[in-house]
Amino acid sequence: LNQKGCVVWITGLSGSGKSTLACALSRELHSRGHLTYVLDGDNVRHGLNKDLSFKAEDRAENIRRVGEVAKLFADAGLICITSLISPYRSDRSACRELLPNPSFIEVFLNVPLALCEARDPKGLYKLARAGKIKGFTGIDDPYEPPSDCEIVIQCKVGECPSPKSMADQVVSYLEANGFL
Ligand code: GGZ
Repeated sequence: LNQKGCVVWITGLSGSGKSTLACALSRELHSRGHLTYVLDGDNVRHGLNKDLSFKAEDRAENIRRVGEVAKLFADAGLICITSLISPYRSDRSACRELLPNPSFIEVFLNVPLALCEARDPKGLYKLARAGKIKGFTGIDDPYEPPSDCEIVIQCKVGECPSPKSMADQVVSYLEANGFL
């Protein structure tokens, strides 16, 4: 293995397509012979982080733990891809601080709330609008968009890049910065 490890940190709303992008990116990197590991918020919350809720301090702890684990994978030479909402800027920047520059690559999957809500793959926005889920990101809990991230992937109603072309955007960045 001759690979420089790094963390690709995908942030965005619920339903923005973070897991889909993480999966497409992982497949693309594998096909090019690179080792990756995906840490997905929804999955990690069933295991390592099953003791955590969605209140602010638990989201912070969720992100802190995933940041530390991602760092371990990067130290081992893997490309670690994380897909968590990670809504608060301070939590994301604390993860960035764990890694040497430029090994923390923040990817903002910028999808309008209205589009995420229209997709509503798990019906969670509907529940949040009905007040049956409290503190849902984008509805009654804040999402703080990155101001200083490495990559922005832009989606609009009617024009969203395919998962493959989103993954290619990240791959190009990794190539240009000597990670591949
Ligand atoms: C946001 C919530 C909430 C609340 C449950 N707010 O789209 P999903 O369903 O499959 O993924 C979301 C997941 C978010 O977990 P993360 O670990 O990524 O969040 S964070 O980074 O903020 O800690 C969503 C579901 O859990 N979910 N309740 N209140 N998303």
